Amino acid sequence: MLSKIFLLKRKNSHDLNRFDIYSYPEDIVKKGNKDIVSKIIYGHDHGSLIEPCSESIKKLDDSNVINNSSNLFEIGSPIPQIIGDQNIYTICINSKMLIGLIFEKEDNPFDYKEIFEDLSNELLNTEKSCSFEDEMEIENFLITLFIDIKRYGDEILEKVTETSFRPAGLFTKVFLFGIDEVGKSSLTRRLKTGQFNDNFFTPTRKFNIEYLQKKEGGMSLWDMPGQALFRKKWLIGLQDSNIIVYMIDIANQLRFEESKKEFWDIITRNGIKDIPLLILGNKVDLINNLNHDKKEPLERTKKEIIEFFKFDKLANRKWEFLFTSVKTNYNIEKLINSIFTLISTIN
Ligand SMILES: Nc1nc2c(ncn2[C@@H]2O[C@H](COP(=O)(O)OP(=O)(O)OP(=O)(O)O)[C@@H](O)[C@H]2O)c(=O)[nH]1
Ligand SMILES: [Mg+2]
Repeated sequence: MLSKIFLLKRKNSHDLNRFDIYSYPEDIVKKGNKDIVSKIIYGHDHGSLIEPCSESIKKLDDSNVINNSSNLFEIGSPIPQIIGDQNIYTICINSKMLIGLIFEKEDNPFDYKEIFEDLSNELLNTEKSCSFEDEMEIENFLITLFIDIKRYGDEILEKVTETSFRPAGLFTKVFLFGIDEVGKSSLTRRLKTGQFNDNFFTPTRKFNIEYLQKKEGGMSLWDMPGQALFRKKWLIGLQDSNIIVYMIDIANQLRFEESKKEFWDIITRNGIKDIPLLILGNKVDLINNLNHDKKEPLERTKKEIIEFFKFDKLANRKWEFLFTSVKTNYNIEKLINSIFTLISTIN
């Protein structure tokens, strides 16, 4: 099973030894293995008799045929290498960068040869290309590649046996959006660590992406930045999502109108009409702090929210509304359940 992906990008073309390192979902450089990067590059170049990644750059700079005649990326063949107990598969891009996959020890990297080459090519040369200049763009590229390769491994290679209602290990992309301060990152943190902290308030600026393993399967949770300035990034994060989670701060009615506008702007986009939707009315502790479970007033509030936001106009889309409190943990388990149940209805 694929466990990590990384990208090594040379800081500049004159210095062959200094690299920017990006990795997902965890760092590849840990204390005690600082020289892993040079080992990976050395391993790649020695495994590859045809195209040493760190040396051919000089040649390419002289005869820059491919780069000049078209903007296509040149993608090498993947090279398997074992470093320590790490099972690594690296591919060279434009003789300037290495993309690497790290598998579990028992995996055979050659099973992933075609998918690694094809997807790299597809993402870089046929879809909207990555310039590798912007950190967020690089992260987005790496995560997309990771998710697709992992999905291939889980679904095609492992041929997982059926459990309850979903195949175990299936990778689900959850797109979590909503205006600022509704509690998206608090939820992400609650799901990742089980913790909530009133003083933890850092407006999200980039995508905050967490990989969570739940009993129903693996999930990458894309927590979007909610401030107006960053909302244009939502469309990038939305790509290939399996479920959309939309969060409202129900205690802040002054911002309902703004929230509603942003919601309909995203939800009416082309190509996502079949993606199921989970709507979270968060901070229920603030409107109903004496007793969440008093069903009647909550039912009335729910009806009012549905009317105000016009959720009843969602037509045939599968959707569900849940009150939550990230603070008191109210309905947090249930929302995970709802995510997997909603997805299972469209498979
Ligand atoms: N009372 C209460 N406060 C909450 C709850 N969830 C989050 N908060 C608080 O709401 C504030 C904003 O939370 P964040 O999780 O940072 O909000 P966000 O939606 O990620 O904001 P952006 O990153 O700017 O989009 C923080 O002070 C949280 O402690 C909740 O369920 N109840
Ligand atoms: Mg946030």
